[in-house]
This record gives sequence, structure tokens and C-alpha cells, in this order.
Amino acid sequence: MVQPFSDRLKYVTHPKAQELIKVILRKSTNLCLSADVTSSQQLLDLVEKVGPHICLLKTHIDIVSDFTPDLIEKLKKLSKEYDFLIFEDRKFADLGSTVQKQFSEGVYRISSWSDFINAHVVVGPGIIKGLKSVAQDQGLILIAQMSAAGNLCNETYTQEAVKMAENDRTFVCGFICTKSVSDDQSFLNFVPGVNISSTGDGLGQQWVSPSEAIEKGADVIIVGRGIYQSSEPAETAKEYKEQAFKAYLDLTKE
Ligand code: 5IU
Repeated sequence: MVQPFSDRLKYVTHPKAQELIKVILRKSTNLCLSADVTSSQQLLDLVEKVGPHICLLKTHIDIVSDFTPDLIEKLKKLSKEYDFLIFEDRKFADLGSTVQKQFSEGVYRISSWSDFINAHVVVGPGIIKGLKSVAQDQGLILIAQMSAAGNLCNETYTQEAVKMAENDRTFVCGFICTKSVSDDQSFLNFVPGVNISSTGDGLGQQWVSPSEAIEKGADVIIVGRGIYQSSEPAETAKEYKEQAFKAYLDLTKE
């Protein structure tokens, strides 16, 4: 049974997840923009347009060809102006001792600015321990399932991911999944693979509609090309936002 976001606040314990729910309630949007563009200016222009409609901005900071730390300053400013949080989709997938450095050092210093990060669980719990040891106040999202055709996350893998999350509730705050993977209302489900006008990209991505994603258990829908390849990204984001939020309200109505 899906609970309204206001009730979820009673179960969700991670401070960042609580913060995200408060943004969702303030702005009436559970849309996350996956801003997979490759220049700083494209990214800033996109966020400037779409910012009012999202609760969360998902970045792939390593695809920005002209990255400088100034970009982070500007994104942080926009996140305050438009009231959204930032999720760096780094998909950590290495030993605890390696991810410590990938998370906190290097060019991007992800631990100094992200609100959420994610990790593959194929490594085992050491990855959670490693990331946690250098985290500031981030919430960790575990990749329990993937939207790509032929991916190897079977039911056993998914349930192992859930167990790992249950073992570290102070750091893990939710899952990347294609449908609800746990009845535990304290974890948030972030669902990628959402597109209104297409069902696939020819490279393995599988898309469902916003309402289908919500009906399968998404708390937050993640949308990339459906929005940033649109000729009117703001209008299109508004459409995704309204479809997803209406589906969520319908599902949680008494
Ligand atoms: N993404 C997925 N599926 C997954 C995982 C991540 O689509 O299983 I894990 C990412 C990839 C891309 C975004 O950055 O979410 C989806 O973008 P499109 O809406 O353009 O497919």
C-alpha cells in the first residue's frame, strides 16, 4: 500500500530523504531531471528552464566536457533558487577503499556538493562502508534493479540489495528500481526509464509512462531525454510533473 508523502515522513528516517519529501510536498512534484548534457552552458540553461518543475536534479558530472568547479557553485545556487536537491549518478562499483577516493577526491570531489549518490551492490557491503566513511551528509541509493534490457539484476540480487539497505539505514535511503522492491516505507524508490512518447532507444533502454512507473511503486520518476531533447523542456517537464504527481495522488487517495 502506497502512503501519501505526508505520511511517509513518519517512516523515512534519513535526513536527506526527509528533505526530499519536503521539497516534493512544497512544489507538488516528484520529478527528477536526468540532465545528461555535455557542456556547462547546456546544463545551466536546462536547469534554469526546468528547475521550477523538479524535486531533484540528477547529474553525470563526468560527461561535462568543460567542467570546472565553478559549475558546481552555479548548480548549487540554482538548487537554492528553485528548491531542488542534487543526485550525482556516479554509480560507484568498486572496493570500499577505492570508492572512498572516487567519492571524495579527484577532479569532481562529489562528497563536497552532492545530496544523493548511488552504488552498485555487486561489490558487497564493503562499498557502503567505504562510501559512508567519507560521506558528509549524503543519502546513498542502492541500485537494486536496472531499466536496461537483459540486465543481470535478478530477484535474488534485488533482495540482497534490500538486505544491504536494511543493514545500514543511517546511510542508505532508497533504491534505483523499476518497481517497488520492499514493503518498507522508510526507503524511497527512484525509477528511471520513463518517457511519454517512446518505449525504447535501440540501445537497451526500456521506457514506461509516468503513470505506469508510479503504479509500479516509484516515489520519484527519473526522466532524461524525454525532457532535455524536447523543443520546449520547461513545458514538457511540466507535463511529466503533472502526470506523475496526479498518478501518485490517485494511488494514495483514501
Ligand atoms: N539510468 C537508467 N536506468 C538504470 C539506471 C540508470 O536509465 O537502470 I541504474 C540512468 C541513465 C540515464 C537516465 O542517465 O537514468 C535515464 O535517461 P533517459 O530518460 O534519457 O533514458
